[in-house]
Amino acid sequence: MGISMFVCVLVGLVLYGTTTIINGVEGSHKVYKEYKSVPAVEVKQLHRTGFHFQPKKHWINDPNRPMYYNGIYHLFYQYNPKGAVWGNIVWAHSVSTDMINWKPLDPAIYPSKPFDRYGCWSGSATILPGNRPIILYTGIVDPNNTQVQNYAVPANYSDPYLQKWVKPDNNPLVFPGVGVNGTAFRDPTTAWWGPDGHWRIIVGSRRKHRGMAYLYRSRDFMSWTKAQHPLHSAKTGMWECPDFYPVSMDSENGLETSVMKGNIKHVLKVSLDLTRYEYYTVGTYFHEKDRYVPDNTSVDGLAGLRYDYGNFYASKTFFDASKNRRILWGWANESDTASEDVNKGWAGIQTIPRKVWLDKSGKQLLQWPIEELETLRGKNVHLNNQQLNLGDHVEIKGIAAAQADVEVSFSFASLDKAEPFDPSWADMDAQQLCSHMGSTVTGGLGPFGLLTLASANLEEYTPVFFRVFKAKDKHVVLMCSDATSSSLKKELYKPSFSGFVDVDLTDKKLSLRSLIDHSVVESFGPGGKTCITSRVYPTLAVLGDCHLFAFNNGTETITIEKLNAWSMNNPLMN
Ligand code: DQQ
Repeated sequence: MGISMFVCVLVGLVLYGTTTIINGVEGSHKVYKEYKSVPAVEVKQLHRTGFHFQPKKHWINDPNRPMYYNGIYHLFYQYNPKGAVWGNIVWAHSVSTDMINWKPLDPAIYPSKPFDRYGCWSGSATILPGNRPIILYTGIVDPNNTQVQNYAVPANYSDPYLQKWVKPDNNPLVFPGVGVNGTAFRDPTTAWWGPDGHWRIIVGSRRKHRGMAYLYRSRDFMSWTKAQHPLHSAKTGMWECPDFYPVSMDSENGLETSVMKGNIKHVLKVSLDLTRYEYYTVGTYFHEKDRYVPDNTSVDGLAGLRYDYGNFYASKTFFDASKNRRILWGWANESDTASEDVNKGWAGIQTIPRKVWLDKSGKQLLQWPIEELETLRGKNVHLNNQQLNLGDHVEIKGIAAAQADVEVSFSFASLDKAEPFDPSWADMDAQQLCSHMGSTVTGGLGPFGLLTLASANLEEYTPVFFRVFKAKDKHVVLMCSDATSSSLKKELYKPSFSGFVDVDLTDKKLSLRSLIDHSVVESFGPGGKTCITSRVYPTLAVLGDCHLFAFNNGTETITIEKLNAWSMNNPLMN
């Protein structure tokens, strides 16, 4: 395609993208009356993951306030006990000592009272003084989806697994109130405590086209008053699952949610119902005024920073006091049809828990899979100083390529062959660029990277790769995880997920880590700067017939300085 034609297509896509919903994964409130209470007859194993979190069967969505309490990690999550599509939602509950091996428990919260009869939607936990956890969650009170905020507490604090939760009769704690849209009022955050002796939470909402983080204050956690102004708002559409927390400017250590002093910044993350993607800003919390202001390096909305440029939604962080770190969980939904979910008897996984901290630049977060994941590493192969010339693809043999952890660092002798970056692409969604400059389109410096979940003759593969461009006064690095050729099956959502990487190329190196797990490829660009999760469903590249390659389709020779790949063992998974 000529460059002018290419630009026309891109401009068209930009215009198209601004007026439509751009993510093709299923939303979590789409009701399939015919399927929602159809239990799985058989759970199909082919694309089930080996080491990602999932229950034995049926539908899962949002992780609901993970927490660490008395030596145990708890993960609650939105779950349909009766079927493989969204509906009949309860808070399922699993426990772990390492966030890798999980033991299932009975659902912790399920519809049973007038204040949650039609659903127990997302929320958060807070550990109150005296080491007493409390959950805030959204209850659905009528068939029109009117939403209120409720609380639940453990029935027995000395039960190490906190198996039973009670929902006292003074619920609901928070009603939508005058001027608040009652069907768009949900997902209370973990509370933080201010020096004035008040707890604070935010609740996601919208006013017309404006996403709102409504702020509530309480002295006793029971009686909540809405603040006059929201903590923050922006013209982006509905905000679901907000998350608000401090990050250190000096260290990778996490901070407890109420920390307000020291060399810190705050992060506000929202899940945009309109796009089904998540965006965050880094900024300052003026706690005397209860206002959050994003830094001028962070923008609200579609051009903003994302935890993950792929299939990742409704995420939630928590402070892990046992290791002084902040951990992020996110939901990766299927990219398949609802009828296929019913057929396979399950839908949805949680991504691998990630440690999150502020990059030294102060402009973005970094994310990395928790170190405990490495306990699953089995057979290892490695490569050093392997050159990749234009058109090369080198197989990485000797590991289970369908269930693997791969770390690779690439280097190149020069940046001279980087292709020119057209200034008109600057405002473009990286995904649109990647869909037109895929892994097989010859470039200068890149495309190079990994071909994951590949069949022997490359009828199917999911490439994860970099492509470097030269803009007027800097280089622009594009990272893609492209599902276009991931499966011979046609009726799938196969996006060219992509994000830009803000990285210094002085050392002429780029590194990548990919967690490959049958139907998911979760990738981390240089040091966790850009992360992309793809859900894919190969038909040939499965189990023992799955292969892994490194490739280069750029004219600049690339060197694999070091590659380590491990087969991953199965943890105890529910
Ligand atoms: N999922 C929950 C809601 C939340 C949405 C319902 C996000 O509380 O807003 O299952 O995926």
